[in-house]
Parts: sequence; C-alpha cells; structure tokens
Amino acid sequence: MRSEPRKIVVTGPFGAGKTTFATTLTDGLGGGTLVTTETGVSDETAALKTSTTVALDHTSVVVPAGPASAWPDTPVNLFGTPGQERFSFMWDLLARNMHAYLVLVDASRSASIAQAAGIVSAFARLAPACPRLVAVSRWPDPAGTRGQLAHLLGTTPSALVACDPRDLGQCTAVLRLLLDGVHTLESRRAQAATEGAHP
Ligand SMILES: Nc1nc2c(ncn2[C@@H]2O[C@H](COP(=O)(O)OP(=O)(O)O)[C@@H](O)[C@H]2O)c(=O)[nH]1
Ligand SMILES: [Mg+2]
Repeated sequence: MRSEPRKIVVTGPFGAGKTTFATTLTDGLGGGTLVTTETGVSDETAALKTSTTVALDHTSVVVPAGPASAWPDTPVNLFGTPGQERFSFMWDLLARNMHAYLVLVDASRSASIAQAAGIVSAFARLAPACPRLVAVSRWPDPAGTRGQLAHLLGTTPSALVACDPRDLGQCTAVLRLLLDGVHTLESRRAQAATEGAHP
C-alpha cells in the first residue's frame, strides 16, 4: 500500500547540501528523476563553489516506511529552493501547499549558520504550523553544541538533526522524521474534525 504524494521543501543557504541531498535520495531510492538548474556563480559565493542553484531542484522519490513508521511507503515530491537571499521571492512560491520542510545548514561555517537563521525565521513566518526540521551537516559535536547551535539558529534544540547529505541512510531518516510529523499532524486534525462532527 502507498500513501498519497507529499510535498517537502528543502531550503538553506548556498553550499549547505540541498542539491546533494536531492541527488543522494534520487540515486538511492529511485522512483524519479532529478531536475536541477545549476548555473555559474557570479558573486561573492564564487570562492566556495563554482555552481549554485538559482531556480530550484526537483525530484520525486518513494520513501519506504521504516519499522516504526505509522504510515505506508510514501511518494515525496521534493523541491530544493535557491540558497541565496536575493532569490528569496521563490521561497514563498515553493512553500505553497507543502506538507513539511527542511532547513539545511553547514555547521562548519558561521556565515552559513547566520544565513540559515534568517531562513529559519522566514519559513516559520510563512508556515507556522508546518512540520519542520533543521538538518545540520559538518557537525562534529552534536551532543556538546546542540543548545548553542539551536540558539544561533533561533529554533529549539529538538528541531536539530545531524545529517550528511551524501549519506542515503541519513537523508532517508530525515525524510521519515518529517513524514512522522506530517502523519501526527494529519491524525490530530482528523481527530479534531471527528470530535467537531460528534460533540
Ligand atoms: N565533507 C562533507 N561535505 C559535505 C557535507 N554536506 C555537504 N557536503 C558537500 O558540500 C557541497 C554542498 O553543495 P550543494 O549540495 O551543491 O549545496 P547547495 O548549494 O545547498 O545545493 C557538496 O560538494 C557536498 O558534497 C558534509 O556533511 N560533509
Ligand atoms: Mg544547489
């Protein structure tokens, strides 16, 4: 049995690993084709990478239910946003009708953390009730720095999850956590609707 498709948005600063995340899942889970629009970098980011996402990444994959999942195998439409602030008008468009979102951050660069904090608060305003996680790459000491990093990002420590976007198991685990959040929210809403119908 399969669930209906869900839309998940992957956002975060340039170089955080959004395209890598989408590529790892596409290669590892199958079920879709990655469409990515990379172009030459023309600004201050050129020293970090030679290409960046200006429009969006898209892939569709089927997330297999885990042993503890309360949901069946679930097709996911994954949209990666442009990383740079000057493309932030795209965030609003991509966030429409999403079921959950992920903010990726590279913990080894303070600039990435500062930019991610802006994205965390922008998305919290756009979608306050939406299940979300912050996936942290290049994070050597999660136990020792979780509270401090959460504070810098303006989010709760429990929202942070370590994730190397090159690792299929870790990327899949992050999607499963997001789908757990989607399922919990939908169950709560269905329960509230039932109670509303039968007071
Ligand atoms: N060593 C290491 N490299 C990483 C990690 N996360 C991402 N990368 C690399 O950092 C780069 C991120 O680039 P990309 O996915 O294009 O970032 P985007 O701008 O967010 O789409 C890629 O070359 C990844 O292989 C990590 O946890 N460890
Ligand atoms: Mg990219």
